[in-house]
Amino acid sequence: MNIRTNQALDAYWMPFTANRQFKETPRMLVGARGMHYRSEDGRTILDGTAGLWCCNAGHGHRSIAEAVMRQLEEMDYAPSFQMGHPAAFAFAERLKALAPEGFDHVFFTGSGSESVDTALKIALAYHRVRGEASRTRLIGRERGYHGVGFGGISVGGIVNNRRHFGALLTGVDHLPHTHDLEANAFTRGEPETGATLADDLERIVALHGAETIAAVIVEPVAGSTGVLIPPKGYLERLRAICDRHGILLIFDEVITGFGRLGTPFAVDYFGVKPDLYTTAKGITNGTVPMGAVFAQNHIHDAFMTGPEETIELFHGYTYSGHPVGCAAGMATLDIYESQGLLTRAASLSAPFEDAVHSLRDAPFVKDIRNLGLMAGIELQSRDGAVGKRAYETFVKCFEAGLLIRVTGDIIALSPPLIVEEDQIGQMVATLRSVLSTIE
Ligand code: PXG
Repeated sequence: MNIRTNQALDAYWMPFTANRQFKETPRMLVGARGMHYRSEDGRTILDGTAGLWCCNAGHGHRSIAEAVMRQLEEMDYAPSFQMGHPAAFAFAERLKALAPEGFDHVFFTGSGSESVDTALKIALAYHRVRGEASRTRLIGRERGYHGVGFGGISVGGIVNNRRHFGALLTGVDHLPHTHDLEANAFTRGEPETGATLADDLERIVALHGAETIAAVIVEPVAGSTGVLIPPKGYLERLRAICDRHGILLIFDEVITGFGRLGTPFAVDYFGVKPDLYTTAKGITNGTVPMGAVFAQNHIHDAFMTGPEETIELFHGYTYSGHPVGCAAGMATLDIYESQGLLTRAASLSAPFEDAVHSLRDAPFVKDIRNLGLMAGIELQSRDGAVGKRAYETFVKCFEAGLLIRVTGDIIALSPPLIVEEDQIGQMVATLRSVLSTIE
């Protein structure tokens, strides 16, 4: 069936999309296997973005499909409030075994945005159950992306995601972002300078009083805003300041979780432990919407006081611990483990780094940055037309058989963790040739 001629496009109000422009010249994906998508017009498209940073094991795994099918046949849905089903407990145990030491508890959600809201709410409630109810402020960071719920856009720092939506949460402050082109352009891996940007948290503490601040949330590596790598020592410094003032630290690992940096989680990569961290996306290889918040034991245990018949946390979703999500998640972990995918990026990151930095002399490239299997390639913007150049690059790459992601004038690459070196070479070669045709 030819979707363009047989199917109207009008009813579907598309997310984060220029709807009218898209519907004039649609880009349709109709199939996916391994490292590739198939477009509606029958072309093979190399997946440079793991879908939207989520299909870490690549596409089309039969074992996930079968696990989902089995679960749907056995039990399609079960309520999770005051009721349980075995798959949720089994999946939580598997995740706990994968998590860094001390994160023995998992709260299930349906997406990254829900994971963020959940983590923020746990942080607020944690202080309250411990008798510190004055700790209500939340601190995010400029350029942060924490999904699209009101909590997430309030602590997030991307202006277009915030400006249309009113007053947002009150009592939110932001750290400065860590992007310093002048000092750190074309850095491979973690930049040398910038750790002291974390000290801004001391300024915020001095302004509001530590006893009013509940938590700080950051992406260990900022993804959506265009891949910003934390300066060496930055996350350690943030942790130390939080500790000094009794403030909880939350890492948003929706992108970095499940192997993106060559370790299961960024917590492992950086060796800095937050109190809570959020995940989604790769938890089911992108197959079934799901997320999970990992809590350190001291956070979880603080709630397990008072009369046993009390509900400890008045929070949860219809789809928290959905049996089908759990089945997909367990089949996903089997693949990650049997194929060594959660550490595969460690061995690929050096050739990936060399490959992406080879674009340094390509037209308009003003910065390249990378960590694990994520890279950002920043282009000079056209005068008065920020984002146009990267958007055209994106469209031309798609026409040339490569899916990339762009934000503003920054190209992001985050291939599935099964990517082979020759495919990395193909991505870079396609980008180079497309950039040479862009004005
Ligand atoms: N936190 C982070 C760090 C994310 O990257 C979310 C939360 C929200 O997840 P959900 O599942 O609610 O979308 C995200 C999502 C992009 C892009 O192009 C990134 C995301 C989503 C869509 C596009 O960079 N990240």
